[in-house]
Amino acid sequence: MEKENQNKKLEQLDSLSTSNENEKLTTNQGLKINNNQDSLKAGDRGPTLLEDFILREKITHFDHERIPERIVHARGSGAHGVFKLTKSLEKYTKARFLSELGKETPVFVRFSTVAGSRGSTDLARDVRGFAIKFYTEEGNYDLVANNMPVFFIQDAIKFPDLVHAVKPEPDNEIPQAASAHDTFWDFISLMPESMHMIMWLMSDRAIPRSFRMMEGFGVHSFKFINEEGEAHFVKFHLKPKLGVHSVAWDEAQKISGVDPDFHRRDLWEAIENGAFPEWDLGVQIVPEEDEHKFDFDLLDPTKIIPEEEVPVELVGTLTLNKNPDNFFAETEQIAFHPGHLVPGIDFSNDPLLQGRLFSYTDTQLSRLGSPNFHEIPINRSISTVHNNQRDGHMRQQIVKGKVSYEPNSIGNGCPFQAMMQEGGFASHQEKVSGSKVRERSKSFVDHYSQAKLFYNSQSTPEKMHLQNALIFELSKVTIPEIRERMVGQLAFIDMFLAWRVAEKLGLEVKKLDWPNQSLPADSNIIELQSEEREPHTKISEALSMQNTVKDTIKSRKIGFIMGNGADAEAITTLKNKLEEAGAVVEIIAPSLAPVKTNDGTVFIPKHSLTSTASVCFDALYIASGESSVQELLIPENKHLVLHFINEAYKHCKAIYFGAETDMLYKSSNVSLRKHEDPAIINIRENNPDDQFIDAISKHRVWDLELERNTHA
Ligand code: HDD
Repeated sequence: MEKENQNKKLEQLDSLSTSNENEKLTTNQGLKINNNQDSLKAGDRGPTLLEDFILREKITHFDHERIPERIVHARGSGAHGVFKLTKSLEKYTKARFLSELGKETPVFVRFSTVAGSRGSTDLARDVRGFAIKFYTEEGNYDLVANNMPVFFIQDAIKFPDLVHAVKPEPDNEIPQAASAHDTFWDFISLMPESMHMIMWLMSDRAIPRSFRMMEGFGVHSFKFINEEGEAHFVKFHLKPKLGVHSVAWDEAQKISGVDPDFHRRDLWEAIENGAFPEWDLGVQIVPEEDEHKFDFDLLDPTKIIPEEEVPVELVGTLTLNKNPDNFFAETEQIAFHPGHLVPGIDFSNDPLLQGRLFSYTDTQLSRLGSPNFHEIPINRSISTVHNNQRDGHMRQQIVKGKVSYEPNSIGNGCPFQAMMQEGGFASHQEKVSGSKVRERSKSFVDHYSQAKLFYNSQSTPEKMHLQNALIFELSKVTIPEIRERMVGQLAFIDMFLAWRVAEKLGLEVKKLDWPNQSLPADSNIIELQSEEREPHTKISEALSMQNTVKDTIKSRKIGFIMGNGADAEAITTLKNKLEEAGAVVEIIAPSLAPVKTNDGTVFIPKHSLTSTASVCFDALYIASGESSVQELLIPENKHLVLHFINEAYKHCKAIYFGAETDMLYKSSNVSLRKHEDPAIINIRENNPDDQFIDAISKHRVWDLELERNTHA
């Protein structure tokens, strides 16, 4: 039964797919074409004839093949998969995909950056979208999540302002896919409510190593409704089995040049190689009567519920196991909406969520061009659609009969409304009362305590990265008042943070008595200033990536640098060990010519020293063997190899020096180190292969970054 369900979406897509294999070329009318090389002309040197319907059809289609990109989250990558429930949530929700133990539900997931255009780099400092469409038997359920658990603003009415501020500036369309510019920081410095999110955005969470190594968060409190009609608040979490890992900012900038499709390629290749990315789905559940138990408002999307206060219960596994067949048809045309619900899940009154409920369908109308976007194959529900909606551009479904209204007698009253017991959706009955007001709840007026909680929960290297990110971003701001205002904001979070940023921006720290300095006293921004509150939870381990999973090298990419004459046995032994542990080994050689090793074994390089860079790898192995090293040391190769090593060193990666590689070691910055470094492995050590594997699984030695960078 589950198996059937798991494949239902893919079966549906299969039935709507075609392949051109062994087929003849045709027009869109199915007419076979016998010449696709020349247009129809009056004489072979004469003008093209208007009657050339084959040319006209081809060019017309081409002229119209672009659609508007998404207003935000334009750059995305997607994959199919399955969600399997491992713990029933029946007590809390009647949603069948969350209550029937063992049930498998097909999904499509789209990851994205927010600010950049469709063709922008994957490695922008940005929030990542993590949108999941669950094709359940009760209809599509969309969890339109991000990789950060909070948001910039508390009310949807500010969303267009936020997006206009972060997008390229309107006069010159600069910069692409970057928040490091005047308008973004102008807006942010005037929006104290964004400070918690800014801490996340300036942290390494904004530059993930891989989509497969990111958490996902539903952000808002939603509601679970059970069979008895009881409600619980719920926050959704996705925790990657591979742990949460990031790259260094310097690396991110370089990857943007070497491989701007880095994350898209990584996801694609992992799935093609059978290294299916997996996440645990987790929930934090709060009974309705505990709504006001916290020192923040559950409806405020700038707040998390610390895991120390409400633990995350893991209830199922999300696995991505199939790449799309066609990017445009699937990844581009998929349309998510937080309002795509199933019985058992409902909204809360979070004012950001409430506004989202309008935006998503509305945007599809201009992006996909018709109210029939739900009929595009990737958007179709696996449960058949029956209603009296009709017509519109590009209508696909052919509904038989005379009736498209209700009530009716001609169609025997069909389609009927479903009773709740039959799966009919009924909104949770919640008592609401109040005057019609355009106001922010006073319970939302605490903007810094969770920003502090996040900052204080970071490890020292993470804090440093966050400080440096702010220094980088604010250094790109050209208006001094904005920088000052921002430093003033930071002072409410952490004085040292503010001081360090101010120092690097060349500001005099004592001048920072914001807000009195630059805002008029009657500004409503002042009114919305935060209340000074001490958070109940002061440190949360879950907020630091230092505490993430660090026990696997699965799907990590290891570069083997080698020349002719390299030691085949050492290479093969290490390669096998790494591959057995799930890592991917790629050979880098002076050219793409096959590498002949000392015993005649031949290795085919995937890259040459000039076609890739260390930033594309998680770790490096410099192969053993005197002649190999000699080849790597010739002037043409030496500077490239040293650049590889020095950069990997700077980015705190594991580097393994094989036998006879001393000359390379000595010429590199690695030899300048004065202290033990667990990620620098030498063949002379005990069990160097195992040490290497252990070092890769730790991801990076961020603790030694300062020392490594002093040498680099
Ligand atoms: Fe949004 C897309 C996530 C607030 C309006 N949003 C979009 C996507 C994700 C999110 C992951 C990409 C979906 C895809 O891959 O197609 N958005 C969020 C989260 C938010 C959030 C986690 C806050 C908690 N969004 C938000 C607000 C509004 C929007 C407040 C408007 C009032 N979002 C949109 C949109 C988009 C969108 C304009 C652009 C493309 C689309 O919807 O389909 O409607």
